[in-house]
Amino acid sequence: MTNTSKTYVQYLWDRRRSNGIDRDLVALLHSVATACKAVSNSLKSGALADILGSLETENVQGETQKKLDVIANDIFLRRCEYSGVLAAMVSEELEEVYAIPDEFPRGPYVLLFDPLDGSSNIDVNVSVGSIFSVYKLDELPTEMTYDAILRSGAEQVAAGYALYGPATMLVLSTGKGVDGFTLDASIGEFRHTHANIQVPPEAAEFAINMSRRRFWDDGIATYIDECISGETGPRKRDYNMRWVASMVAEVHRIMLRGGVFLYPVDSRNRADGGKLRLLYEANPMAMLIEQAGGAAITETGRILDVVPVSPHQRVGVMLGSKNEVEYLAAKLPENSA
Ligand code: P6P
Repeated sequence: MTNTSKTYVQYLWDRRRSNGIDRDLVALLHSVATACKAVSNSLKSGALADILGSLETENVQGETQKKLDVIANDIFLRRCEYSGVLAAMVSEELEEVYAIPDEFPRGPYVLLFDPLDGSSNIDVNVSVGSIFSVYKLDELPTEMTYDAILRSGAEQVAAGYALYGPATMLVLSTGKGVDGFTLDASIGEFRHTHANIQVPPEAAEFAINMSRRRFWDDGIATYIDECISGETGPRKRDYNMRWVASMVAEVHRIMLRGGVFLYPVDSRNRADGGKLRLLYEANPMAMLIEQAGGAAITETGRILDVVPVSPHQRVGVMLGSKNEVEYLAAKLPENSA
């Protein structure tokens, strides 16, 4: 049966007409979706093309770059600079702010992205994703420095992710809830398949890298031990555990069936500020989760309230079903509820 649901572009036009996202943001979000389709297409080749494996290079995070990390980054840069509405871009794969080449018009938007999150999963064919965040500058700074463009997550005007799984999906918020789109290969367009996504307030699953248990702070360890105790412990109900090592896959599962995802600051990553990056992982995911009725915190408060001081800074991340995150927050020393 032919699917007749709206395309992503039709959805964006509706959003422009109803809640005032402007034409420039429509153009940018269309370019981002095109980049995600191109990344999805690159991933499908897998071992059939010479694109698996790692390069000799490291990214700004000190992580060995996968060939597809660089390919995905280039796709995002080329597709989005062409939109003519950007002041700058920030990528997990680039140390410096990406200034828009003079050949392209510029605009007030800043796009921040992790072009291929969870890329360590690529060579073993496990789902990966792209994460993006959008700000709108009040005025174009004379010099595109990080200080000129860094904003707290609460100021994002849009956020989203693409999940390259059994189906390629795109999930987006422009500040009025969260909607999901599934790539229809027959027409090469995303179709609106998930309207007004709401995170269930209760969780039956927790997601954390259990191998780091000996590094956790007491509050995290107590919370997880209670989940593991299940119906025999204080929670009086059993929990299931998941860990995909791909944040986009974890967050998408939570968006659709609830749960909680934790990557806390611990004794081993404390010097780095945690594992996950604030600007293009934690902030966009926190906007999406909150827009869908969930909660997203660091050890000391709401992720979206963190004022960034550097482009690639890391934070602790605890997000998901609202009631579960509030229960967890009460166990943290600063009582982050
Ligand atoms: P670990 C992927 O590298 C990532 O940034 C997230 O997508 C994922 O949730 C996490 O790191 C996995 O970390 O320590 O389990 O490899």
